[in-house]
Amino acid sequence: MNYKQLSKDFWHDGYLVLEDFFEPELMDPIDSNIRGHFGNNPEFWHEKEFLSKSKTEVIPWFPQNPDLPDYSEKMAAPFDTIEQDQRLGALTASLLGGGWNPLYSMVMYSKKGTVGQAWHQDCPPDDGEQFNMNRLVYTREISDDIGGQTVVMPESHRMGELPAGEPHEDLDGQVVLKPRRGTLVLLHGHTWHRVLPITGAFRFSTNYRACPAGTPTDITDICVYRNMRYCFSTNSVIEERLPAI
Ligand SMILES: O=C(O)CCC(=O)C(=O)O
Ligand SMILES: [Fe+2]
Repeated sequence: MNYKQLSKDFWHDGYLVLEDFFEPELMDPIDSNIRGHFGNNPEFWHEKEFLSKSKTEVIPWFPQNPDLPDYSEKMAAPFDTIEQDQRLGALTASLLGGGWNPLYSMVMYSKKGTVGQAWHQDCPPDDGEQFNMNRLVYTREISDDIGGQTVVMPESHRMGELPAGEPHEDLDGQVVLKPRRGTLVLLHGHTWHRVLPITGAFRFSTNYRACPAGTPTDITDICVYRNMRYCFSTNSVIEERLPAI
């Protein structure tokens, strides 16, 4: 892998897509554990206000957090393997520098017929030096007949705050990603991104968030949407955003 070129591309575009990064043997156990955890009709987890106002319908799961009641070593094991993957670690260090820290892994599950995730930035872009990086692992294909494609705005990690406006509209210059099994997507936390509605079946991704050295561990507590800033630890809207007239 040419880390130098990948790092250049990441810092230019605000994201990287690496197909076939992980072998199917690493993906399949994760995929079946996620399916086993969620079953056929999982309940929503976030507050109703968040789900309706954010236009984001996801159900999270933190498979590696031993403090959660549903933790099991057996379920966590294949997630641990990815966390410890040498190639992923080396690539992360080449993008974020030495001393980077992993946050936690989080699975985000969306049911069929749900809206996906509206445009957002994972953390406020107020300080360009303070950000998380998503390391998104896809264990099954996200195809047009399923929906739930990930949409990114190239170079938006350098464009400041996502403009206020419609949560889910097409923006000029957006790029639609269709990850396959084994794809790794690296996404700067200030890059504008969203997930399209899920039309055909459920969809999910597993995110191993990471941060450069010196970043507060609650960096993703506040998420920027086009209609609000939302704080997850207090379950509250901390700023309403209205489009400029
Ligand atoms: O699931 C995806 O493709 C994107 C998820 C996302 O927005 C995130 O993990 O911050
Ligand atoms: Fe996100």
